[in-house]
Amino acid sequence: MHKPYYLYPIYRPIMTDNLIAIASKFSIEGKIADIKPLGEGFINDTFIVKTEGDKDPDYLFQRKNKNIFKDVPGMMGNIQKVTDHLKAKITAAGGDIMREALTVTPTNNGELYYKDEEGDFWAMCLFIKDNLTYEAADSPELAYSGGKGIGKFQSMLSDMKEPLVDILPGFHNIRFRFSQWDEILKNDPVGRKKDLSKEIAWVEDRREEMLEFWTLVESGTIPTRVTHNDTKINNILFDKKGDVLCVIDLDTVLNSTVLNDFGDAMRSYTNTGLEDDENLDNVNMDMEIFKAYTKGYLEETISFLSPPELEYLAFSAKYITYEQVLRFLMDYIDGDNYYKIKSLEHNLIRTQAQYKLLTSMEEQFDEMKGFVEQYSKQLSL
Ligand code: GN1
Ligand code: MG
Repeated sequence: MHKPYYLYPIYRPIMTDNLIAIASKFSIEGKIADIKPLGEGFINDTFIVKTEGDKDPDYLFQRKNKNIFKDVPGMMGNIQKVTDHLKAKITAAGGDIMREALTVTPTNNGELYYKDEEGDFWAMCLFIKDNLTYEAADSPELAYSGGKGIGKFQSMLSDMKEPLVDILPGFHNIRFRFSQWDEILKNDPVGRKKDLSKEIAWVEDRREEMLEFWTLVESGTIPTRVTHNDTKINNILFDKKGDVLCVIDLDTVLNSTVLNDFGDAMRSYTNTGLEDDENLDNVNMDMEIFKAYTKGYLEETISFLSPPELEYLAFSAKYITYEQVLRFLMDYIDGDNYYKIKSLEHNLIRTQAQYKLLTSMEEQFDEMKGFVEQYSKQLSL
């Protein structure tokens, strides 16, 4: 019987006593009152640590997935560098550094992570209160704010010179993804390949087009900058006015192309259905949401984006959605070793829903590209 490694929502159970003991290694203000699971991340196990007093902050506490993050010290170092840079910018602009950027909570020994006896890595940051999060962009106004938020995030980091550790080599690099894909298809470890010729062809039919784009990144025609790399809408905190408060989930901050952030946001914001919708009729790309996000994003980034970045902005939505089709399908063929799943078919369902979104983007691509051209011209006048 095929046994998936990850169970939802926690891939290996954790005893509450252990949780408290591990959380106590961190330099928490006040006394721990309670620790509860939080959110539905596919990769890490996330908890909220509530403290007793009203004045003491609560904390976001995570067991990082060691199968995926092989260098948690490197990752936490990156996060610290990026949040330091952001905080300097926020201070200069008169903002609130405790709410507009993440604050890493070190251990009592001053380390940015704690390694437990089983070799698992844990990290903590301040929990930012009074914010709103969304699983879907339910209005163009929200999408516009989201675009501004990621645009500002990239803009604040655009002069960051300190190098980041490449903790996820090849993360949004389709050439690397194809090498994993080819290997997994060759091995077909759980015998699923035989029923998937249609889905495999979805990936293969677009291989050349995607590699052609990535060649521009490899040659430097499309530059590399500090980017987030996981800009789903639920990785953003909004304030009550509907503006972006803080960009969270910084595990994947890396040097990559800004197009990955734009593309991943479009994969998430514009989807009229769920990422794993079983009813494909629900899934389409919403052009109004695309335009609203693009406006907000370009207003913040037009001053530093280069012509090749603008030219491929709309394409990046297809690129990242395609990559996600490949990653979900590859994980399904591999026997579900990467993403947490809710059922044995979950990764296949995700593949089909993301493919439907991709085809909807392909159908509307000329209009997407035309809008980016028109709006960036308008802003440059
Ligand atoms: C993962 O951790 P989470 O749920 O924010 C994944 C992203 C995928 C996303 C799919 C490190 O993000 O790359 O796009 O799931 N993160 C990693 O929803 O692989
Ligand atoms: Mg997340």
